[in-house]
Amino acid sequence: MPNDVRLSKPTAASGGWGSLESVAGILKREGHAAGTALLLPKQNKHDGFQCVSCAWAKPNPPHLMEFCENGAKATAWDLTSNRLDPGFFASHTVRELEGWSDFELEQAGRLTGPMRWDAASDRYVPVEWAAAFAAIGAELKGLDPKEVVFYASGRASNEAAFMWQLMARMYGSNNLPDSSNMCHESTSVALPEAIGVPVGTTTLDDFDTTGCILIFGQNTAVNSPRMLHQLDDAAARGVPIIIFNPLREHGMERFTNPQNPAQMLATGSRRLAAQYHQVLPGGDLAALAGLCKLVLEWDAARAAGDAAVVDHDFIAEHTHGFEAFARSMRALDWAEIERRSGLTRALLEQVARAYVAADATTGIYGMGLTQHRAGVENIRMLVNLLLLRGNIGKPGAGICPVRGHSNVQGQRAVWITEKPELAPLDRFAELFGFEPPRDKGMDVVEAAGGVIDGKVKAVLQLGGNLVRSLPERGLLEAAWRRLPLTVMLTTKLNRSHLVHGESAWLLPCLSRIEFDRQASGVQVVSVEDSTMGIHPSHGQREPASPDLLSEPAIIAGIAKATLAANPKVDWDAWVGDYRLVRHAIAACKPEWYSDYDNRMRQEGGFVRPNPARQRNWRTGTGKANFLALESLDADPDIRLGGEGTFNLVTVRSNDQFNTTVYGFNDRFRGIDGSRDIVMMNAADMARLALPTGALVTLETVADDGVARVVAGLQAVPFDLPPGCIAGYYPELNPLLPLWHHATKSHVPAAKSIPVRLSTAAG
Ligand SMILES: Nc1nc2c(c(=O)[nH]1)N[C@H]1C(S)=C(S)[C@@H](COP(=O)(O)OP(=O)(O)OC[C@H]3O[C@@H](n4cnc5c(=O)[nH]c(N)nc54)[C@H](O)[C@@H]3O)O[C@H]1N2
Ligand SMILES: Nc1nc2c(c(=O)[nH]1)N[C@H]1C(S)=C(S)[C@@H](COP(=O)(O)OP(=O)(O)OC[C@H]3O[C@@H](n4cnc5c(=O)[nH]c(N)nc54)[C@H](O)[C@@H]3O)O[C@H]1N2
Ligand SMILES: [Mo]
Repeated sequence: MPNDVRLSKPTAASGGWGSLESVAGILKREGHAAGTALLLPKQNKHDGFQCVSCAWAKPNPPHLMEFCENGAKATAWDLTSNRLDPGFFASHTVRELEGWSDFELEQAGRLTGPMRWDAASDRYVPVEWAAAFAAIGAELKGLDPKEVVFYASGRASNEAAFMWQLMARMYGSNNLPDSSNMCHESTSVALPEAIGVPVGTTTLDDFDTTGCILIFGQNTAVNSPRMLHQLDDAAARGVPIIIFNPLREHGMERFTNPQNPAQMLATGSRRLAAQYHQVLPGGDLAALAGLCKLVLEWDAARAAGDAAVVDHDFIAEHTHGFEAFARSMRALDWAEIERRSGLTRALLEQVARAYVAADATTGIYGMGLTQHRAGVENIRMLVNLLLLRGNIGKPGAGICPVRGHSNVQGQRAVWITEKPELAPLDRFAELFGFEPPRDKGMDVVEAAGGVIDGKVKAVLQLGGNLVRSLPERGLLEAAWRRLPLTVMLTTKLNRSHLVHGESAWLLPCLSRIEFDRQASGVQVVSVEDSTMGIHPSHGQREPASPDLLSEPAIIAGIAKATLAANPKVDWDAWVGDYRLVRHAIAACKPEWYSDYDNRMRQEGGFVRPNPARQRNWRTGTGKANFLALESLDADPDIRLGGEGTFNLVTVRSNDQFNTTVYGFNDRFRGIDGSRDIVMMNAADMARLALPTGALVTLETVADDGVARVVAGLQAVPFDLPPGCIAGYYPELNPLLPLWHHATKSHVPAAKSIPVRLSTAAG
């Protein structure tokens, strides 16, 4: 039986006192209140630490307080005074801990030293580091490297990530999936084909000069709140901010700038969204196509002498495929665009008018575009729209994928990737004297499939909580328990440690907010933000326990115990002085990282080069490529419409960071007390005679013989389109089939799951 849900008035504006109150609450709960509060001004500062929450850009100079409600929560969560010491594990069996909620597991505190699961007592028992490394190394030596998966969750530093991928490759495996496979992999596939880089092209400066901001499926107020500063400044300049989102996300509508005393004291707020369009889930493809069609139509219909609507010079000089693309747009039928997007032509004309009125437009997006069957096509369509008016590679314009984890972009850049062609393998061979594997490794979906069908024998995780974050929970949990080996580099206890392999290890590490002392002194690490800015991060606090090791030290420990000695890779020297790791990264790709260590120490860090910003297109055609669209059918497998069927969107609340649940108050949506809920359109609730709080069951609509059911959910009314429902990730992940992913990038299609809803009785 879930805790009872309470509905409240959604917080009227993001930022403001509500945010400060929420920060104060969590600081108090996690202990160390005053001390942690004193640290917050150090967050995202050059001489401070880089926040462990989101990856949004760090301005130079920073705001006085360059942190947000969620960054403060993440900091407090890491620096909690709660500890899970060996005494705790002595008094709880793993079976018993399985009865705890995800919230309770992490709330219990920081792990304090290495542990191994003991089958006889079903307990995690303390172990010496050296013994753990030796045992893990011995097991890995006995396995086929192709059957071992090295996952990375996006939070570890560039230094740790580089060592992680090098260890995996020296061992013989390209099985290097990371959280990006569940997140912005659609970006990493779409953008290189379109504009020749796998990352966004905007920097913070572009926000000062942009004339129009389009935001597709990105919940800024919750997931990258520091960006609200840029949005607020733009709104103050009169820049239209136009939002596409099936859910009315109240935090996106108004903002009270906590740095602005006048706004705070007057409890005033500024309207952010000039237009808010409740597109259907997966309907962005049609909406974007409609916008492109309008721009093309208006250009063709302009009177002689009128300025062009399409930037023909840019298209002629810089792009490929325009004619075929334009033809495919002209062929589209307005009735189909309206039906699939859920938006009328008149609404799309409002957007297109703002778009063509601006000299420079920024296209921002998040999981609402990437986590669909047509995730890659969604992004290509957004690029198409931007290219029509030359909105890539000019000031104030560009495409801006908002990354998730604080260093997910950096990790991919230092070659945590299952795609061998993306890593400088020849350089690795030359510099480190080994023959790297050349075959493609497993991405997250393939790794999960491998666990389920027994082909994968070991999963090592540099952070993360795959048992919760992956699709297909039912099959996965059962298979996960049969894994011969699970090794978890982690800060806290989570579900993936309880649903564990036959040989299971918890290797707790320092948080990057803590001092990392090695042979050459206190170390600095580095991370890359969403705009390719690389920044140093300095620990600020004593470690949670003297028996913790840094991530680089743990990786080196496993590597040394597993790999044959190699004179060209001195793991101990790297751990002793992380500058040497940065020198190694720079040697692998000087075009990006030359003089890494010095440059990252300059005020503001350094930015990796981005050729697309200079309109230098590193694509097959040497131009920016338009994508002609064959079909607007974003998901041929979703055929809803039967009685009680809905398209389910899974979302985050502002009281969580991915699988880490900080609390149960989704204050922007006005939903409090429970996460076991389903947000529904009021008319749908009325039609099904469901009162608020009614218990419902969701079952995935699929005919593959797998039962995917979540029961005991409470229905709550919410402003979203009829036929569409929403609920929380990770609670609803049992409903997500593994095969239901973006066809071209394998990102699980978590934003449109076909489900049937029934009441508890029937
Ligand atoms: N506080 C906090 N911050 C975070 C995280 C967190 O969990 N908590 N997670 C981090 C991570 S790893 C990531 S990847 C990012 C995720 O940040 P976001 O990209 O913002 O991800 P979500 O909240 O999953 O979904 C974003 C929005 O997409 C909308 N949406 C759903 N389907 C569609 C659709 O079909 N079309 C459109 N246009 N919109 C749609 C949802 O209603 C939701 O408002 O945030 C990062 N930052
Ligand atoms: N249905 C649905 N599923 C989704 C999504 C969705 O929107 N809907 N979003 C997807 C996305 S975008 C992502 S990124 C994935 C995330 O999936 P994961 O990467 O698997 O999960 P996280 O919750 O980010 O990982 C949290 C754990 O990381 C560990 N950790 C925290 N800090 C550190 C540290 O400093 N070092 C180390 N070594 N470990 C640490 C802690 O043990 C914590 O429990 O989930 C995906 N799954
Ligand atoms: Mo993510």
